[in-house]
Amino acid sequence: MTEDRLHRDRIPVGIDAPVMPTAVGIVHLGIGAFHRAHQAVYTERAAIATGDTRWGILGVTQRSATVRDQLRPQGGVYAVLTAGEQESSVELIGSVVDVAYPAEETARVLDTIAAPSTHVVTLTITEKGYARRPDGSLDTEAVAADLAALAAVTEAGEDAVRPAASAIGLLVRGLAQRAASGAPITVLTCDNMVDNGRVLERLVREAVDAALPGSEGDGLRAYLDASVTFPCSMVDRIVPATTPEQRDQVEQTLGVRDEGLVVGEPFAQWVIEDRFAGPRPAWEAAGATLTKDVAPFEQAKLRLLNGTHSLVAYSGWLAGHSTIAGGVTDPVIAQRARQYLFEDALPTLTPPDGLDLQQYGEQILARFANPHTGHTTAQVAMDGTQKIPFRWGGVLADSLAAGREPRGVAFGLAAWAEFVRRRTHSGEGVDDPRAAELEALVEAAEVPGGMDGLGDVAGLAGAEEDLRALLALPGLLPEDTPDTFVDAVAAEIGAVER
Ligand code: NAI
Ligand code: CS2
Repeated sequence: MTEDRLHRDRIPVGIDAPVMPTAVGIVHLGIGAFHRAHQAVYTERAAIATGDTRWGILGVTQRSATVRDQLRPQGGVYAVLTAGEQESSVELIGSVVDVAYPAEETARVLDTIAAPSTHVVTLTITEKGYARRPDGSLDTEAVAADLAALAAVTEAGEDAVRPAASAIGLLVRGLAQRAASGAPITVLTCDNMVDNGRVLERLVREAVDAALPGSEGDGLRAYLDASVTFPCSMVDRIVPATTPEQRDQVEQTLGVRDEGLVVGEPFAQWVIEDRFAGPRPAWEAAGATLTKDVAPFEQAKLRLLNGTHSLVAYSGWLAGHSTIAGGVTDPVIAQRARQYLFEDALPTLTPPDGLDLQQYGEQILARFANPHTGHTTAQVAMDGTQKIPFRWGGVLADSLAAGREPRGVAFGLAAWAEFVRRRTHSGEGVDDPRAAELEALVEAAEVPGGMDGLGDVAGLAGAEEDLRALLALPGLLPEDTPDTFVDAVAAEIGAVER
């Protein structure tokens, strides 16, 4: 550790000191950029507002040790750069106590989930982290190692802790360990999925049934029934991946290097279903909304914000825009974004109390146009197969049921298919857990004789073949989507080929 690196014990002069938690009350699975700029900030502000410092966070990073290696030498403390249209600000956050990497520290994570002082497990593991099959059920093969570890502990009282290989597996193993004491706990997912809490609960129960079939699992099932809740939540704040340039910029302000820096827009919102099994931080003191029914907020956010985001990401990338701000201020894309937002998505929604959807939509477009976050089209374009069903699936199904053909959705899907096709042809490939399936579909649809190029008439024919093959990917579109809608998507190819 060098002296010029941010550390909890050496806060730069003139900067407010972050909170110093006195206990770990929360285990967070998937400590990427978003958690640090959202739930950890709400937790910090709640501690400041109430003086209750029991809610330190043990972050868990499963796919790589990078965040642990960034934050541990800093004593967990890091800065958030809020990048507004007009001005920016920097604040230090201390609510993350440490970060664990399960490949090396599974026992510590399980022990912390089971500890009496822990009351909440939160998650931001991305849509793909839930190990769902295309039909939404648990991919038991993907979590097999953890299910085997759970069965081994329960049957034989195995002592050696096997490293966790999946987030769902880690969670279920942690809950199983906690079940021994019967202490209640709340599992709060903060990922962008429709009905996220119910989805997670179902997956956890499927994991228990698969690992401990029949009466073997009765104890754990009874514990889940009696003492564990899985509230839904809607989370919102645009938090792009941090760039080295942003670290340089904040180093100027802090006078020291922050390897754990995260960047977010000024806007933030958190709506949480009020269904906690035990104590929780007073997040409402930091501006969160606790409510009986999250669904109208979640639907509005996923369909209006995320649906438009994906449309701008794919069509913007195709038009040569590297950032969302560049894409959404391109007049052609702006017009299609508005078509999707106001003509397709908005009429499918019931506004949550007090929310003017028209204004909310305009605000979303203005947020996207903020150039200072640096959010890239390539980042939002990632994991399309995981995001599209949650963002466009409901809009599509509800529009068709109401007798409307959603033209914006058709344009968005055409842009996604063209994005996949171009990245496959260029050899770059797509960043998506189902990339191999997508690439195989494009290759299988190839026009014989290598005529599948871009731009000419043969290229358009090739693009249509590819598009039809890609849209047939199981789980992508709602099951009863008619062929006429696929024709409508194909009719948009010319519009996305810019
Ligand atoms: P990130 O890339 O910075 O972090 C992703 C985290 O998820 C990492 O800790 C990674 O280890 C973990 N993860 C990824 N795949 C996994 C897998 N297969 N199994 C276990 N863990 C896995 O991404 P970021 O920005 O933190 O976003 C994460 C999620 O948070 C998003 O996918 C979304 O659901 C939600 N979110 C993000 C927002 C944003 O603007 N960044 C805003 C609203 C929600
Ligand atoms: C984005 C979101 O990466 C994406 O797919 O659409 O993560 C978006 O930034 C957030 O949901 C905003 O709250």
